[in-house]
Amino acid sequence: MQFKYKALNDKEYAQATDEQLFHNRRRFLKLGTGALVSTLSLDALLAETNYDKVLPLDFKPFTQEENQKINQETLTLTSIEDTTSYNNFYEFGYGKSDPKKRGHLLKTKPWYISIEGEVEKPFTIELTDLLSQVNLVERIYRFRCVEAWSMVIPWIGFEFNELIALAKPTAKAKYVRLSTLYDPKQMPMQASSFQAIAFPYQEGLTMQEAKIPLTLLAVGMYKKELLAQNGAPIRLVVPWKYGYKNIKSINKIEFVQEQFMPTWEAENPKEYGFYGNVDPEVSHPRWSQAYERVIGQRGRKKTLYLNGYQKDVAHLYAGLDRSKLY
Ligand SMILES: Nc1nc2c(c(=O)[nH]1)N[C@H]1C(S)=C(S)[C@@H](COP(=O)(O)O)O[C@H]1N2
Ligand SMILES: [Mo]
Repeated sequence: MQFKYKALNDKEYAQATDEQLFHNRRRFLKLGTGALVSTLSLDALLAETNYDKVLPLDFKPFTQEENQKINQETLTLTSIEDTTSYNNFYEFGYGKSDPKKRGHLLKTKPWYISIEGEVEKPFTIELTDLLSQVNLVERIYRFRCVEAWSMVIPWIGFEFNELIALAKPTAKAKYVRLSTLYDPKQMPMQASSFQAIAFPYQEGLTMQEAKIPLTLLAVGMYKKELLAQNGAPIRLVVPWKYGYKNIKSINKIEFVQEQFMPTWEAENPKEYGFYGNVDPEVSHPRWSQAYERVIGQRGRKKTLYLNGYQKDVAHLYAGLDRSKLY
C-alpha cells in the first residue's frame, strides 16, 4: 500500500526530538521519497507553522489490514499543509485561513474536560490524565465537509467507547452532547458582536453512534498532537458524518436522555440536521451532495453513501428515511 504522503516511520517519530525531526524531514525531502508531496509545501509548512514543535504521540499505528477493513481502498492522504491551513473553526473567524492565523490564542495545557449528566458520578479530568487511561490508535479516514469538499486525514485518538467506559453512563443516557470551550479571550469570535452561530459550539451523537468503534476522540494528526486550528487538544471524529459534527476543542461531555438541538441545527434546521450523515442522494437545499472537491487534487469525485463507511454503520439507520438524516 502506497500513501501519497509517506513520512518518517513510527520509530523515527517516537524517537525524534524537535530538532532531529526537523533534520529528518529535510533528509527525507532530499532523498526524494517526498516527491509525492511537493517540496515547496512541506518547506513552507516548516517555515510557517509550529507543527514540528508539536509533540509526537505514542500510539498503535494503523495497519494495512485495518485500512482495508475500514476504508476498503487505499486512500491518498491530504497534505499537512492543506489540513492545517484550510479550516472551519468559527471561534477564530469565518474565513478558512483564520483558524491558523489566530489559533495561537488558544491555551491547551492544562486542559480540563467535565463529564456530566446521566453518569454514575460526574467528574472533571485533565487531558494528560485521561490519555493515561486510554489506548491511542492511528486511523486514516475520509473527511467530508457539508460544503462539498473533502480530505483524507491520519488521526490519532481513542475510541469513544473508552470514554464511555470511564464515564459509566446510566441506562437513562440515550445521547451524548459535546461542547467546545467558551472563552472569548482565547476564541475571539465569541466576543464579536457579529456571530454567525451561537457559542459554545455544541454537537452530539446518539449513544449507539458514539459506541461505533469508528467514532474517535482525536488528539493528534500526522503522528503529532493536534494544532489549534484542527481542534486541539481534543476533538470528535465521526467519519461517516459531515464535518460540522466533528466538534473541536471539547471541554464538556454530557450524557443526556433526550435529543437536543446542536449548534448548526439551531442555526438553520432546514440545512443542517442532528444526524449530518454523508449521503450523495440527499441534497443540501442549496447544492448537490453527489460530488466532492478533493482538497489538493484536481477535479471532483463521487461522494460515497455514509462517506464509504456503510459496512460499519448502515445498520444504525436501517428502515429510517434517509432524507431526514441530513
Ligand atoms: N468548535 C467548532 N468545531 C467545529 C467547527 C467550528 O466552527 N467550531 N467547524 C466544523 C466544520 S464545519 C468542519 S468542516 C470541521 C473542520 O475540521 P478541520 O478544520 O480540522 O478540517 O470542524 C468542525 N468542528
Ligand atoms: Mo464543515
